[in-house]
Amino acid sequence: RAEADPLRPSFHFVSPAGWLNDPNGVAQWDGTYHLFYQYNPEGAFHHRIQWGHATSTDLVTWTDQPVALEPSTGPDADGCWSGVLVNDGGTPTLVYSGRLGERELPCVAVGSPDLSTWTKAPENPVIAAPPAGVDITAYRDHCVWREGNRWRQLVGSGVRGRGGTAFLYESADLRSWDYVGPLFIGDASQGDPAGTDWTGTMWECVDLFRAGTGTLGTEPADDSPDVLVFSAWNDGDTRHPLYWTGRYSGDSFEPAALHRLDYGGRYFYAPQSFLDDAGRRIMFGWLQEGRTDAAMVEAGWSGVMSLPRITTLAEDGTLRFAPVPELEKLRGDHTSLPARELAATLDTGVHGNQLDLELDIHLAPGAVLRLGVLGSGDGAEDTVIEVGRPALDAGGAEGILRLDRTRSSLDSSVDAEDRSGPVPMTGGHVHLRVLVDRSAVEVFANGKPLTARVYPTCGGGNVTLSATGAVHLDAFDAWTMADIRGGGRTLFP
Ligand code: DQQ
Repeated sequence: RAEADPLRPSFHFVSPAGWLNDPNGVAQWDGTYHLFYQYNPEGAFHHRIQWGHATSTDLVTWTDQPVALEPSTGPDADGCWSGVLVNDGGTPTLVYSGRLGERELPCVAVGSPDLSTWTKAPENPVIAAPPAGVDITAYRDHCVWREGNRWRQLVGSGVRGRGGTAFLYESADLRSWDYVGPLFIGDASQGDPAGTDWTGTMWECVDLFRAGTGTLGTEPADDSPDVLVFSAWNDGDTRHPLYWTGRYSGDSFEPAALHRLDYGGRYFYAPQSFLDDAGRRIMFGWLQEGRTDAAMVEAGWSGVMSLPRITTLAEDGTLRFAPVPELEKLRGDHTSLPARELAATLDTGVHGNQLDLELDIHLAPGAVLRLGVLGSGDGAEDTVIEVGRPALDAGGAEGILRLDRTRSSLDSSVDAEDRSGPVPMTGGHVHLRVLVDRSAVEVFANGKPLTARVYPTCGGGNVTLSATGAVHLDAFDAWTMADIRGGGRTLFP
């Protein structure tokens, strides 16, 4: 049933059936890329979560592997929630949240050399309880790294009435942990435009790393900051991925600046990253659905894994993202347009619902470019990506990237709210990369990402361009993108 759904992405990773959420244990091990993920094969709803597993040699095509972790009698009887993979002196080891009743506690499992079968540690749970004497909102998800001759671990949490936090622990053997203290405690209302706990009452899926290839906890060779990525959880509708740049040193993190990680908000959630053998920091995130719970169950599947994105630090101290270049091997038919000044709506002649689009444009002050994708051609449906430059910009100010989903679907039950965020631009230049995969759209404007889901009903694939003000199209290239899913979901070479 899931395979018959025209909205099921074709070149993004999706689970074989049922429900998918967070990426877990992302790594390159003995040359092979491993993607584990939160998985419920029984149906498209979040329940009794297991760890799905897929492998890849190129980050593009994926081979499904047997389920890695399943709930069993014990501390993970009600779910194997999010966690990470570490290399314990050559032994692959998972650290994850075991759920029992309403409670999550850290657990460990040891893998076979090919990472396909896993044995849970008899010591589970390896931390018996959250820190005493703190009124916490939650306690789960893990970031684990080697520092000198010990392991360090962060467990995501929140202090009631204050904000999100991550508790720091250390261990010699990954089995016995000493509590160090909170890495730092956020102020949930900081930067909050609407009083909705912007930085979260709890931090989910914390991911701490040194920008560049440097090692956490060492003296930085340059002024590369440390980056603390987290998914700000709250009771409202503004759950989203954020990051602090700052310095992790000793037992704490000194925050310098807070940033949004992806302007899609909850559509790029619970990201996790790793350094691959080429020294690239690669990040995956969960593209959750914007349709109703009933519609997901009906569709038989839910959740899309993002394309792997390379994460770098720009001179302005913020992160930039780009899909891994390996994805270019999926490119098929190519169309380009000559450089020109844009005016009235231009039908690019490109058509399709699996596309890779690359544009270079120059915007005059006050100008806006609109790129329509998944259009029905008659105006009924259109998903519109806008990039604008402020009118009073003398050359170096920030522009705006916006995804207008108002007309993205005739189905009024799906989420169609705007998404937007700032884009650095010099002299009005924008490099725009847009990957369209049926119901998944990933946009990168000068490296700032906006990821979201759309649910067109007309089956349209028109690509149009239009402009307000003076917009010069320097380059436009479009490719159709091949499927990575075979008939009936088989394996790829
Ligand atoms: N999803 C997991 C949790 C995590 C949340 C459960 C984030 O471990 O906090 O499936 O999406």
